[in-house]
Amino acid sequence: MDVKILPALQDNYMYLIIDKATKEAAVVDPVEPQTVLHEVMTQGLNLTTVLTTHHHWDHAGGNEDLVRLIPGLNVYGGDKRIGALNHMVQHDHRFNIGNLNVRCLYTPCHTSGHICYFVTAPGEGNEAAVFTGDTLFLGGCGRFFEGTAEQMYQSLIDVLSCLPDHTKVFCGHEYTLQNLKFAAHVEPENEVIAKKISWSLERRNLGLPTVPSTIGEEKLYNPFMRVTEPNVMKHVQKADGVQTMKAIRLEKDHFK
Ligand code: GBP
Ligand code: ZN
Repeated sequence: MDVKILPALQDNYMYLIIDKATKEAAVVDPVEPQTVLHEVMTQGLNLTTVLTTHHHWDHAGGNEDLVRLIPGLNVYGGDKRIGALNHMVQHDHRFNIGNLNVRCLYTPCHTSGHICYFVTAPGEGNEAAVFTGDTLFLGGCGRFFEGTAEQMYQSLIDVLSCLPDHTKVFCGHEYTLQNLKFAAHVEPENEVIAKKISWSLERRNLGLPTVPSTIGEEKLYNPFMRVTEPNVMKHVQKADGVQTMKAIRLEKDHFK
């Protein structure tokens, strides 16, 4: 599988997921259809599928125009508010892009219909990637617009943390540096955070994205993936994971 990162708007990411064997492709959150179309044409891809993580305009706002440009696209998502939707999915719904396997993961909280897409390649190599929209960011998570701390705990700890550690994480926004600044405030002694900050600064200074990371990495530095770690609990003086999730999200909402 090939993943092409397509920056859009101020700090959004769209992604082309390409099955190399068949040249069939899917696009995640195509808010800028022209950018997607240009890449599809220059690479000679057969774009068949749109994967929508959630209904916010900066993710789903390009669906209708893209379907006008390329009629017949399969548009997946978990929320009726998503434009041009023709495949409403639920947790564990599965389908293919060429030879690639896609599994839908229901991860409500940022919005009530948020879906992450877990994509694996068949055969050797065990290639895996997860497209996390505004649920999991590098070093952070989305705001709780339509859900509770318990739902974000389930989404991050019970669902996403259980994916294989080598799974690459492709998220919806370039928020890594601001997220890691907060992570360092929560865990000042965590050296993995400090290292990821210097690496991310280098990447951004070169004008490059910080995505992807991996699920294994996120568990080492992302405070929202670490709410059951004693150091993170101690920071907010809570004794359980859900309460810690609630407290660190509240603190980050006001963190500068
Ligand atoms: C920043 O740039 O500093 N932290 C951001 C602030 C996702 S976009 C912008 C912000 O709040 N971004 C949202 C978020 O969840 N951030 C995580 C965080 O701050 O830790 N959006 O564009 C946002 O979802 C949107 C669109 C929101 C439509 C509501 C509607 Br309705
Ligand atoms: Zn959003």
